[in-house]
Amino acid sequence: NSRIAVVPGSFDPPTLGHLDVIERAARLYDELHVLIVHNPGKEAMLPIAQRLTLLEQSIAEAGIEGHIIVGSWSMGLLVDYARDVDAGVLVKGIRSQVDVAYESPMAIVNRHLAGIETVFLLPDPANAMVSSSLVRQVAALGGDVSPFVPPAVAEFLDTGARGL
Ligand code: COD
Repeated sequence: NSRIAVVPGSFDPPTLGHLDVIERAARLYDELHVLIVHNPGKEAMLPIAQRLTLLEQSIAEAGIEGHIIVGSWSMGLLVDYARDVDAGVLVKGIRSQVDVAYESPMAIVNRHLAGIETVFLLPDPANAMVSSSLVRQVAALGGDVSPFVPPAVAEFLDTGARGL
């Protein structure tokens, strides 16, 4: 179903770059599944449940929660989730040529595995430099992350995450 799309990511933590892509995708599709995928290759800063809460809060703050479902997935292939929810499209955000090089083989494999198409969206240039890893570094070193993340995430990293 090409009216249902999945926006997968680590969202560790959610950033303004993620929100940019989610907002654009929400305008293009009738139903959007924002999916936190457990990536065994990456050591996480935040537990999945915390990322889920922050994503939900950020999406609500942006006023776009209407047809967006936030979920998580750690069992098997991303395309299996897509098939379960009848999604025909994966949406990925592209910051630079590096992302294109990284995402293209995955897009081809996912199409091969399940006939699912991947759509690449470009963020506003102001958001294109933001990454979760940069936010994790700034947060770990005690810097101000508020220019890079939604307000709910900034507040959490400022206060709630001190015990992490
Ligand atoms: N501007 C635009 N887009 C951005 C920005 C930004 N500033 N920051 C991030 N994004 C995009 C990323 O390019 C990505 O598309 C998405 O937002 C999520 O980003 P991250 O960093 O949270 O997530 P990643 O890069 O760790 O991606 C994890 C995935 C789970 C999406 C990825 O590993 C994946 O697709 N895995 C599939 C697992 C699978 O089924 N494998 C088998 C077949 S390939």
